Amino acid sequence: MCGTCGCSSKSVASITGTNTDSQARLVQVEQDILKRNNHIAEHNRQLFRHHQHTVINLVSSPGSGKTTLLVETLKQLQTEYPIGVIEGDQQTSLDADRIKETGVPVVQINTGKGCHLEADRVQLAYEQLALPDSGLLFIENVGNLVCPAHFDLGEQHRVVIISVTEGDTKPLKYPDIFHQADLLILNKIDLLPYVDFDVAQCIDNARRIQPNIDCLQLSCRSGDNLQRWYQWLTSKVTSLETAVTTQGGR
Ligand SMILES: Nc1nc2c(ncn2[C@@H]2O[C@H](COP(=O)(O)OP(=O)(O)OP(=O)(O)O)[C@@H](O)[C@H]2O)c(=O)[nH]1
Ligand SMILES: [Mg+2]
Repeated sequence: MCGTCGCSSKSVASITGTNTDSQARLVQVEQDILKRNNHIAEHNRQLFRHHQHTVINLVSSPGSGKTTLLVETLKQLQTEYPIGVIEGDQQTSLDADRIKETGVPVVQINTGKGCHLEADRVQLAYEQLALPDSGLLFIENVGNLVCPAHFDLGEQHRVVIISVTEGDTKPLKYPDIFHQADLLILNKIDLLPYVDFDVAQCIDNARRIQPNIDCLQLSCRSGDNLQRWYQWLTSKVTSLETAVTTQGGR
């Protein structure tokens, strides 16, 4: 995980050297970090369910269109449900500023050297948002197809976005992010006439990694198929409401 790219916590970054002891210590610290993260993520999951918040973790390479999709979605759905957004970026509040313009509450997390969000900071941001019960919480992860795969945030749904300019082999090259994903969005289909991107091949590649993954092809620019995305989200909100009502848990 991130010990190898040097982005994770100071405790990992401070372990140097190449001898077997250092390597063993590094592995142990990484395992401890993941264990602690999973523990907090589980707590987040219970909290989200208690407040009937359907939580979506949006992951992609930088620039695939996460924030653009969010802005369009908020314009469409903010009159239907209470919605909040947690934005993850290494630096700046540029994405949070775009969300703020829609009128939806947003908290920006800056990760500095970190290239993924972790559950503890999401928990703090969630408390800060103080959303009314029932509705949607979107978490826009840091643009990166590798490290966010290892950090559960407590979300119910992971959505991976690939834009058609990135190539159709992404699911095979970065499989970890697809293992736990519920939905693959192929964005920027307005650009398909100009790039070599085989949609069917990309979906096939994704299903070789995660056979149950749903797939949507859309364009934030033209608006094509955005309605299907809204329907997908609505179905997830409805399922959570039904589950909480029939099984309890509040
Ligand atoms: N042609 C086209 N451009 C798009 C579409 N969706 C987003 N873009 C453009 O792609 C660029 C990146 O979009 P963002 O929404 O900022 O991408 P992001 O995934 O949030 O990027 P990071 O937060 O940096 O990871 C912007 O210039 C958008 O206008 C689309 O459907 N078609
Ligand atoms: Mg963004």
